[in-house]
Amino acid sequence: MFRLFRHARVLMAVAALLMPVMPGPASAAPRPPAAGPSCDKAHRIDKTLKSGARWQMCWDIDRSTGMVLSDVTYTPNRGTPTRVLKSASLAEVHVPYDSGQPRFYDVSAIGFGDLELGTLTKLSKDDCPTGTLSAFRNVPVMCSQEQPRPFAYKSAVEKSVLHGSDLVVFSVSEIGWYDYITEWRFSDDGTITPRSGATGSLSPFQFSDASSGWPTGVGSKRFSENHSHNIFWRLDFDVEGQSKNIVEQYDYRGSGTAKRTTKRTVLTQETAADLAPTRFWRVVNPTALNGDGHPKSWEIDVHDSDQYRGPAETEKFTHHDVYLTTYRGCERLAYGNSAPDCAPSVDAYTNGEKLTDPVAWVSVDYHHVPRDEDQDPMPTHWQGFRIVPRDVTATSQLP
Ligand SMILES: [Cu+2]
Repeated sequence: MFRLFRHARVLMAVAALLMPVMPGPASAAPRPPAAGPSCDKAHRIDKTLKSGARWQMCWDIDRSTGMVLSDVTYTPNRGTPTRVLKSASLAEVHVPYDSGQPRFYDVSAIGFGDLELGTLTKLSKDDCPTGTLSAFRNVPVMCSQEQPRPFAYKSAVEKSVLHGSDLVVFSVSEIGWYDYITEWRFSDDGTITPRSGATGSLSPFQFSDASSGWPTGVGSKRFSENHSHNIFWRLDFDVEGQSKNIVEQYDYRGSGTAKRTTKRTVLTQETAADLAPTRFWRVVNPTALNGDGHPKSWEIDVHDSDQYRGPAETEKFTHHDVYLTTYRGCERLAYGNSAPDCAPSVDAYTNGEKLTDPVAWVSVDYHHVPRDEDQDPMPTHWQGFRIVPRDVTATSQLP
């Protein structure tokens, strides 16, 4: 019965594929200047963590991308409020199977935030035992709760230790046999950790063999097919306001040598970039200085991706890991973007324009080789990255 229900879900999802995709909250209107969160109380998250750091933001649900966070503002302990992100959400969840088919585009073709289709999951106190549930159209779909983070620091010299905490905000979307937990962790030290947890059940596709699957059935007669979860996030940065934000890429060169050297590259044009072991990017506002006179910035750290690359003819959007583009209201999804007069995917957004008001598109890919332990229920596997303050405050703000 449960399986039949899930099959019905997928049929509905396929039907939805054939229907016109409703545009997200795209707007060509001029953007208001940065300020505190501009939403009503029902859509506001405002949490002062145990250590004194405060996170404020707005939340909403988009039919395609699910939970959307906006006006994300961090106030360090003893510090002043500083804007990080204008808007942040998923931008695609691409799930291609190793035999070549099927290939799912869960955000653009199905939608993570559809209450009618049943993809956006109703949450209960069991999902959110110590937090607050918030409702979208009277259905509780979003949990925000404070969770401990051991060893915010320990200092033998000062004979002290501090256990920190995170504000954890999440929603859950049921897509086919999978349940995806879309989670954002906002730490008291300013770090933001977007991540996606996939759980639920393995897909029952049983068409594969040892060349593209793993024997999960009794006696190695039945194989579960290997597949990738390629997750794209869209981050519209506004470091202390939208103007004057620039993007730098840092590399620390040297291999087999005693010395390493710093290479700083200012990305003046839209860029499709790839991961490298010591590489990071940062969005800097050169006009916003911390107490040391250093420009405030937020760093994008991605180090844990299987770097999926699909066929060039149909999946060029998978050919790079991080895209940096200039804000355009209609560019919402990494793939299958159906807004009128807009390019269809992130590779096409990246077309050499001057890079101002930067939007970062981050892809973290996980190649899932099923195990016996994945059936059933499947233990959650997580994938994500980090956004870390760099010189937002002049010194550590941990008490
Ligand atoms: Cu999987």
